[in-house]
This record gives sequence, C-alpha cells and structure tokens, in this order.
Amino acid sequence: MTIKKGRFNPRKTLYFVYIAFIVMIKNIASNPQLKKIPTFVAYRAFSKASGFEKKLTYSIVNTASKRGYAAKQPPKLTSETYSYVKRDEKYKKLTTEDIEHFKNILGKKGSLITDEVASDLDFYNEDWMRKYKGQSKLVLKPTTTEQVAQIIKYCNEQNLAVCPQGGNTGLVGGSIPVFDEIILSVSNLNKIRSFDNVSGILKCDAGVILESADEYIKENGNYIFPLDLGAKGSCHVGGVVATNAGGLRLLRYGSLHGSVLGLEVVLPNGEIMNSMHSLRKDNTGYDLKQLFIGSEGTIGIITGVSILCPPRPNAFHVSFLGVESYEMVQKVFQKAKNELGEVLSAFEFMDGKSLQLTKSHITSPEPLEEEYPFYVLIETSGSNAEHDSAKLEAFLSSAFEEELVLDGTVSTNESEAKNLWSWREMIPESSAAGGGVYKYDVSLPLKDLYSLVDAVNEKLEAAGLSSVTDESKPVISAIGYGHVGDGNLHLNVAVRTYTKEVEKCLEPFVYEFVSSKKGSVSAEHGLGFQKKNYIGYSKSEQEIKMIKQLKNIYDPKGILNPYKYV
Ligand code: FAD
Ligand code: 2HG
Ligand code: ZN
Repeated sequence: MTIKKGRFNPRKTLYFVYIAFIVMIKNIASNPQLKKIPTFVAYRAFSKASGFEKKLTYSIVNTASKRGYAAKQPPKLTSETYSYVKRDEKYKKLTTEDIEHFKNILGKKGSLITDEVASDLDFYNEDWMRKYKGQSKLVLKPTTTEQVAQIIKYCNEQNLAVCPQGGNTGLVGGSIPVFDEIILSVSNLNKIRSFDNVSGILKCDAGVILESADEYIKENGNYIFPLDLGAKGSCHVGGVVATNAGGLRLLRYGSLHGSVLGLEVVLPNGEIMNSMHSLRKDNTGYDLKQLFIGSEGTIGIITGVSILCPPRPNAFHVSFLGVESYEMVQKVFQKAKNELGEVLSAFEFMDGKSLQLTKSHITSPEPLEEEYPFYVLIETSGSNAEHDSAKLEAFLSSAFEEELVLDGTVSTNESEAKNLWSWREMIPESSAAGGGVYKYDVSLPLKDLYSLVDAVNEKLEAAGLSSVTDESKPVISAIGYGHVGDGNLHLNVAVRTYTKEVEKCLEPFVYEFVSSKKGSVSAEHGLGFQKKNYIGYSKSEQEIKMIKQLKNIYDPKGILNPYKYV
C-alpha cells in the first residue's frame, strides 16, 4: 500500500509553523504541565490556506493484475474450509449458451471475463483478507443500468445464481462467490451523473470509487463525501451503501441511512426501481431505499446513488495521545465531546498491541517516543482554523493537567497529519501481515467495549493457542481498536495461519459475549458469509422472519448472493 501525497504549500506552512512556535513557547512558559510532556509538539492553525487536508489514500489497487492483499498466502476454497456448506443444486450450471447470451447483452470487449485465463478471475474470486475464495467462472461488467437489468432478468429466468461485487474490499466474505455464482461487478458503472453545488446533492453510478466521488465534489464546490474509510481508494459508492459502511467520520456525519436520499436498484426479477430523489423530506409511505442500505447484495443490485454531501471543512487538526487505560480512553472521549463539541470529527482508539503490530509492518515515523497501553486519535474539523485550534489547545492543556493523557502530539503540517492517521488506518492490514486475521466488528456499550479483547486473549492463552514470540502457535495476538466515538470495537485476532481450532475457540464465544452485553455482532461490516449463522445473536426471531419474508417476496428464487446471511 502507498500513501498518496496531497497538495502542500511550503511557504504558507513555514508561516504557520512560525506562529505555532510562538504559541508553543507561550504555552510552555505559562503552563507547567506542558513542560513535563516529552514529545508534545506544538500545533498550529493548519487550514485550507496552508494546503492541509486529511488525504490518506491507501491504494488497494483495483485491477486484476495488480492488487494489494492483507495476507501473502492465497486463500483455500471457501467450500473446502467450510465443507458443511453445499452447493444448492437448484441453481443451473453455466453453459456456453448463457455466455453467448451475456456477450450479446454486453457487446463491448472487456465487459466479460471467463476462465480462459484463470488468473484473471482471481481478483474477483478472492477477498482482500485472503480468507475466502470462490469458484466463479464468469465475471460480467455491464456499463449501463439497462444491461444490469437484462442480465439479472435472464439469470432469474434461468436460475443462475449471482454474486454482486463492488470494489471487493468487504471484510465478511459477502462480495465473493462461495461456489460458481456469476460475479456481477458494477465497476464499469462509474459515471458522476450530476452534482448540485448549492444543495450538495451528488448523483452517481454505483461503481464510482469513493475517493473519486470525494475528489469530484471537492473540486466542484468544496464539499466532502459524508463517509471516509481506509479502503476509499478501491471501494465503491454503491458498495459502501450496500454494506452501510460506517468509517472514520460517522461521529460527525452520521450513518448512510441518513445521508442517502435516493437509489436506483435493479431488483432480482430485472425490474428497475428508480428513486434517485433529491429530497431531504419525503413522507409518502414506506422509505423503500432503506431496505437496500446494508442489504449486502441480497435483494437488489444498486446501480445509482443520490447522496447529500456536507460542505468541506476548511480546517483540520489531528492529535495522537498516549493514555494509561481504557478507563482513561472513555474519560478523554467524554471530555472531548464536552469541550470540542461541534468541531470534533473523529475519535479513534487503539491498544498498545495494535500499534506494535503496525510498527512491525510500516516504516512511518512513530507518533510518540514512549509506548503506552492505549492510544487515542482525535480529529477536529471546522470552518475557522483559529477558533478550532484555540479549542483544541484548551482541551489538550486541561487533559494533560487533569492527567487523563500521558503524552501526545499534534500534527504541525499535512504530512505529519497523514502520518498520524496512517498509524490508525494501517492497523487492518498490519494485523493480517503475519499470515491472516480473524476480524470481529462489534458494537458494545462503551463501558464494556474493551473487555471483549481481554476475554479473547485469556481464552486463547488458556487454550495454548497464542504467543507473540512462539512461532509454533497459530495465534500471534488479539488486538482491539476502532471507532470509540460510535461504540464500535474492531477485535482483530492476528494469526500465523487460519486453523479450525482457532476459529472454534473464537466462535461462537465472541458472539455470545457480545449478545450477553446486548451489543451487535456486526457494527459496520455486515454479516456476509462470515456471520451468516450468527444473525440470531443480534436480531430476534421475529426480525429474522421478516427479513426472510422480504427476501422471499423480492427474490423468491434466491438468485442474489446465495449462501450469505439470508
Ligand atoms: P464489496 O466488498 O465489493 O461488497 C460488499 C458487499 O456489498 C457484498 O455483499 C456485495 O455483494 C455487496 N455489493 C457491493 N456492491 C453492490 C451493489 N452495487 N449492489 C448491491 N450489492 C453490492 N468498513 C467500514 O464500515 N468502516 C471502515 O472504516 C472500513 N475500513 C476499511 C478499511 C480497509 C483497509 C478495508 C479493506 C475495508 C474497510 N471496510 C470498512 C470494509 C467495508 O465494508 C468496505 O470497504 C466497503 O463498504 C465495501 O465496499 P466495496 O465497494 O468494496 O464492496
Ligand atoms: C477500520 O475501522 C475498518 O479500520 C477495518 O473498519 C477494521 O479490519 C478491521 O477489522
Ligand atoms: Zn471500522
């Protein structure tokens, strides 16, 4: 993975660094607490004027020939790893006539990939973690909604199973076929349809890369996409809507259930539901688009998205802090909400092991000199750099005075800010670099959030499965990080190799733990294949019954994304 450099104006930055230096001297002189802090770096008003922008772009390269994976080892077939899952014989096997039919629909060369060159299919058959592998023999890449509709209508008539795929960055095996499902990739549906720079409403095809959408609205009116995540260089606007992804700034901009204003969806029978509205308020009956947000390709193919985008903040500040305990993480969060108020845009945490794993994987300068049990990353963003920095300055000074924070640093320029973010955003990849990773993405009440990591480490150690140094053990360690601001923990169990023994030790233990605390077994990544059997830990029987009823109404033949959660 590489970090793209954003624009940076050295002359203006020097000026701001000078101001920051004066502020720092003033602070140190007037605040005895600050003198004690070894790696505290003065922060400055870095703003649009100085060219700063959080612009972290990991390129999980989105082509079949060149792709970044989290792990080195290619995955085993999902059907071998999970041999209890059997191919449903109700689905027809692909024939040469079917392929001819699709060629007629798609016309253009390059819109259809067959197994003539098997490696061309690998990108589409393997997930980013390299945990799942499907056996699809055909990838279809339509360029229009009408083509999608014709393909799906035919598949429905012929009982051909389909796996919808976006940027293939999902983390629960939802975007990968299990057997020979046809992969319908929306990556060629990649046009911006319109952008209204007065209302901030963007309408685009589902296959537009999230980062490209964000760039577009930045250039055309200084807006920001109301979702940001580490995979934004590869994931699609339609993919994040299909997953209802949360990401790094949900704290500020809320869930996609609020910002998506309309969708265009091809239903499993090939009909097109067009609700590409531009209305914030529309109480004319059921809000049907909500059904597809987070549906993970089980009930329709999203082909278009209409979304409300907020104005892009002019000023960003990033601070990275070392703290003593998870208890203190919560106290800093409470204080940040109270004192940073409307400018707080991200509040992320990670434990010491997360940082250690990342350290062995990336070469960026470390944020702090000493190691601490927990770390917090705080981002503020707003319209007035001076106002925001004064707020952050006051907040940090009093957090140090109250001894909530042991050490800290604040970025003084764009590249430092990117570096600080990279220590958070590289954890998902670093945790898999030792061989593989079992990922659990859960919602828990804040007070219980970290206790799951302790419980899992204890369980793995008691079973003799885990050691950071002993390479004969399958597990390296369980680490915890995530979006504290949203009550969302990412428990990553870093392994040297995937084994049944480890998986049995973890599941259903993790889900039982989460359920006992009234949490959710999926906060933001969805259920996909990984959690298909565990929905009952978070949804009641009645709710599951209604989900199945809806699936049966719209997809009675079950052609869309079979073997997944519904
Ligand atoms: P895919 O992975 O291709 O598909 C995901 C699911 O949606 C599948 O079930 C697929 O069938 C379905 N789908 C895709 N496109 C369509 C469509 N057009 N119509 C119908 N169904 C469709 N998630 C978060 O919530 N927050 C994070 O902070 C976050 N960070 C990440 C960081 C990294 C490095 C990575 C690799 C992943 C991260 N994710 C995060 C996971 C997240 O789910 C995805 O990045 C994103 O939501 C998936 O988008 P995609 O286009 O890659 O979809
Ligand atoms: C994040 O917040 C993503 O970085 C990925 O949601 C989390 O890999 C994970 O477990
Ligand atoms: Zn996340």
